[in-house]
This record gives sequence, structure tokens and C-alpha cells, in this order.
Amino acid sequence: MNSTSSPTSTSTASVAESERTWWKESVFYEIYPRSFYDSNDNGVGDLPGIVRKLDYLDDLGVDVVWLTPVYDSPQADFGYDIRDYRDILDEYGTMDDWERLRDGLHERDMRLVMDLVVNHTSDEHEWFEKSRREVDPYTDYYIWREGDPEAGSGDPYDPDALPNNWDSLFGGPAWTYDERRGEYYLHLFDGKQPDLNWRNPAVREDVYGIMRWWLDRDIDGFRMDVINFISKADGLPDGDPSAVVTGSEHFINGPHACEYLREMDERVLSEYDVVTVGEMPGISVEDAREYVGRDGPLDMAFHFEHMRLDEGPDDPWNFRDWSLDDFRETFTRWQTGLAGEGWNALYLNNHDQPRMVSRFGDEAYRVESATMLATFLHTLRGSPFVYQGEEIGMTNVPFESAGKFVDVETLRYVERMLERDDVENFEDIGDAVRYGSRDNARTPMQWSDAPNAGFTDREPWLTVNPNYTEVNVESARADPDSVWHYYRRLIDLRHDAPVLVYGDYEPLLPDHPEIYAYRRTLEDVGALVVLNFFDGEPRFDLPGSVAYDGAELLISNYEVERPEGPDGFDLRPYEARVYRLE
Ligand code: TEU
Repeated sequence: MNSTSSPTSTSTASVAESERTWWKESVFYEIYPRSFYDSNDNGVGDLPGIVRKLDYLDDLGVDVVWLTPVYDSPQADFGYDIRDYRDILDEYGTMDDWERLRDGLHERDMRLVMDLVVNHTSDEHEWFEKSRREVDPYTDYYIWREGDPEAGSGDPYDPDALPNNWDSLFGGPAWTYDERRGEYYLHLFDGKQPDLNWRNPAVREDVYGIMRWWLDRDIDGFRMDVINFISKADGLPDGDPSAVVTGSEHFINGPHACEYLREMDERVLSEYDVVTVGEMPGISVEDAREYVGRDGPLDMAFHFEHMRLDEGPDDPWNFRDWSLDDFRETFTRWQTGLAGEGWNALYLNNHDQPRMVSRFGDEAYRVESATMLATFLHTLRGSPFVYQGEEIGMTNVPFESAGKFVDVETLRYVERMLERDDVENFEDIGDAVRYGSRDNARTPMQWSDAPNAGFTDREPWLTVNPNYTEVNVESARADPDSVWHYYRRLIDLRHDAPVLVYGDYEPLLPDHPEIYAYRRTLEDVGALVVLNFFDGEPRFDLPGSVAYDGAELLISNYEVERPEGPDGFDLRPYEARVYRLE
């Protein structure tokens, strides 16, 4: 079904040497270790499991693996709550296993990026345990405030009692009262994830020490968790109560965030040839220029604007349809806004988001829409991030009941909603939860049609998607028309076509209701990308500005009969085509 021709390689000589770096030319692959592969049959994925799958990653052709947290942790937020930054969670293996993974990647010319989670720690981290007992130097390692636990009703969680009105991103107040210390501590996420006090230079010094410890173990970079949340506004003022997350204007891109990252760059990062990707909810293109622009401290940023397109303006769980106009406008703004300034980190899903096929594609056209979206991801200016399972077109999960969810954000939301008078039972919110829950992304990787999708021989820690009998690596690899083989071709194509990496981006047909088309240009080479985002069959009329004569089809997710008309062609549902233009 799919056709590819081999791209006539262009030289990269036309890209200024100063612009070229390995990470711009890399395809990244995100691994969520808990769900990747279980080597010791306890139902939980682990590091030796990843080691066994290294040839799989090599065959796929990806260049860099981003490993989400594998550190020692009580797993309240599955690793984003770290108890010891210099140790591996027992369930996942040992430092020796980690070294085998790193070496195995390096032997295959792949790189390893670790997750740096330093906006907060676990409440079981030694620093916090000492901080709550006011043991120096840890007393001010976290953000403690007195509040007024006796105020109002005498309930320490009476809104009048709390130090301010900020919300946690997982819902409920961002403050927890600690009986022992007699004060509240700030946590922008779960109560088991207290925020570090970045104003304290000793905290920053300790973070840099952790970074050096890993960098000296020869890693190739960091993905930095909510790194634009590390600075909180002076005096922690009340936030606008009408905001989706109250207080967020006082901690997203806070006053010293960039300054701390510059210090981190000077003190640590500048000494290593590594890549840094900041996860930055709530940043605009202008903010991104400060963080990742020419003089910015980091290399790339994950922004969230396209993740918000189907979320309600007041309640993110109140999902609505996204529109192609907004989608194209958002991507175009980021493509042009960072042109010549910075580099995009491109993604359509990750371990926190619904599966991209179920969100921006169509499960009824699973293969077509997965490959169309993949074509989009790999032909924009920036570095594509593939999330495990995306390469076989994994979808959202038909969770049977409320009891099947395990993610803290989802559970908190369900709890909160069930307290409301207008929600009688789970099924009243079931559709939203099934669509939006982070658990969709976290079900086990589907390796084969064996029981539990070949992920484990025991009961897995989270439900397996029942479609594993059809959607799995083994059958995808056996089928030349599968999503998996298309990803391989696309990754090869991007490696061989500098125009797809470095070329300028120019949207075509900016108002088309179904087609998203654009041109990439690098010196005298162009690429034309035409994507049908829906299940209709629109005609693509070639814009007059595009010199299509002699265009060569580089990749397409349908068989394309040549020659087509000189002024355009009809598209099939979710069809994607990329042409090379002279
Ligand atoms: O996510 C940050 C973040 O903004 C999430 O709250 C995200 O928007 C939300 O989950 C979407 O449903 C990072 C990590 O990727 C996430 O797994 C962690 O839970 C969070 O930080 C706290 O460390």
C-alpha cells in the first residue's frame, strides 16, 4: 500500500556549520519503562527489559532514547516523585543494569537522555524528611509557610487558613499542612511531591551536583520536567480565581526561571556536549525564545499549545472537538516563530497524553491516520519525539470501569467529580476520563498477540489494550504495509533529506478545511508535504507558487499512480504525500 522512493540525498553543505548539531538531526524515542518490557515477570517493565529490546530500537532507526524516571521513588506519580536521585528503583533493576542499557545504546550509535525532575522531590526524599524536622541545612529546601490553621472553621484546609489560593495541577489546594513542623508546604502537583525552594542557593548547588553525577556517567542529555515552574513570584500572592489553575500566573515562567537556567547552563551544561529539552507547560513562542532562542540556556522546549486545542477553556477535562484551523495556526506560529531563533521539540503524544491516533486521527482509519500524523511529525522543522507504541499505531484504551485507572491525576479528578451533586456515578464522566486519562498512554507496549501482549507472563500493573491481538509489534513487522514499516521509512527519509530537517517552513492553502499542506525549502531544494487530516476525499489544487514539474514522490501512505494531473490531485482518507521539488 505504501510507496517510497529513495531520496536523492542533498548535501548539508548549504546549512551553515554553526546551525548543524546532532540533536537537530536526531529522531527521539520516549520510553516509559514501567510499560515497555518486563524481563522478570513481575508485571512491571524494567531496565533489563529495555536492554533486550535494543535491537528493536536500532531496527526502527531512532537516534536518541529519552527514558522517563527510573530513580528510586515511592511511585506516587510513577517516578516523577524521586526519593533518591542517585539510585535506580529496585523494581526496575540496578545501576549495573542501567550501565548495560547506556552501553548497549552507545554501541548501537544511539544516545541516552535522562529525565531531570527537580521542580519537586518525593516527600520521602531525605531532604524533605530533614526539612520537616527543621534540620539544617535543609530547613529552607522547600517552600514552607505558616498560614493560619485555626482560621475560619478551624479546619487547616479551610480556604482562609491556607497561605494562598493556589491550586495543585492535580486538583485541590497546592498546600499540605505538616503537623510536625506546624507549617504548610507548597506542592504544585501531588502532596507527595513537595516543591523545592530554588531561591535557596544550596538547593541549586545540590541539583547541579545531581546533574554532574549523571553527566559524568556519560549520558547525552536531560529532558527537564516542568522546568519553567521552578521560580515562584515574590511573596506568593493570591492568583486570579478564574484561571484554569489558580495561581499559575505566579509560577509559570516565574521571575527567576530563566536566570536559574542560565546559571545551570554556565555552571554545568556548558561543560558537556549534551542536549537539553525543557518541558514547559504554558509557554508562548515569545517565552520559548528566551529559553531556547539563540542565547537561551536550553536547546529545545516542549510547549503545550496543541495539547490544549480540544480542552475546554475552563476545565481541561471538558473536551471538545479541535479544529484544523487552530491546529494549523498553532503549528505555523511555532514553526515561523522559532525560525532562525530556536528549535522545536515535536510531539503529538507522550506518557501524559491520549494516544495521537485517537485524538488527532481516527481509529476507524487507524493505519492511514497514524501514518499521516507521523508524516506530519517528521516533516516539520524541529526534532520529532516518538512515544513508545506510536510506531505501531497504538490507540486509547476502552477501560472497563473506574477501578481500572491507576494514574494519580485521573484518580484525583474522578474523586473530585464524584463529590459533586450533578455527578451521580463514574459513567457520568466516563467518556471524558476514557478520552483524557494519562493511563491511555501507559498501558503495556504491545509486542505480540501472546497473552498480555507479550509484555509479561504475569498480571500486568495496568490493563493491556484488548486490541493487542491485532495491533502489536510482531504482526506489524511481518506486514510491509504496517505503521511500523512506514515509521522506519520516514525516519530513514529524514536522515537522508536535510531539507526536512533544516528547511524553512511555509504553509500553503492556509484556509483549507481538510488539507494541511506546506513547503520546506533549503537553498535550491524544496519539499512539498500534503496531508489530508480527515476521512473525506478533497482535491489538492496545486498553488501557483509551487513548481511541481519533475517533482519526485519521496513517501506516501497510499499507492500513488503516476503521473497525476499537472495542477493537483485527489486525496484519499488521511492520505499523506511528500514530494521533492527541484
Ligand atoms: O507533566 C507536567 C504537566 O504539565 C502535566 O500535569 C500534564 O500537563 C498533565 O499531566 C496532562 O494531563 C510532568 C510529567 O510529564 C508528568 O508525568 C508528571 O506527573 C508531572 O510533570 C509532575 O512531575
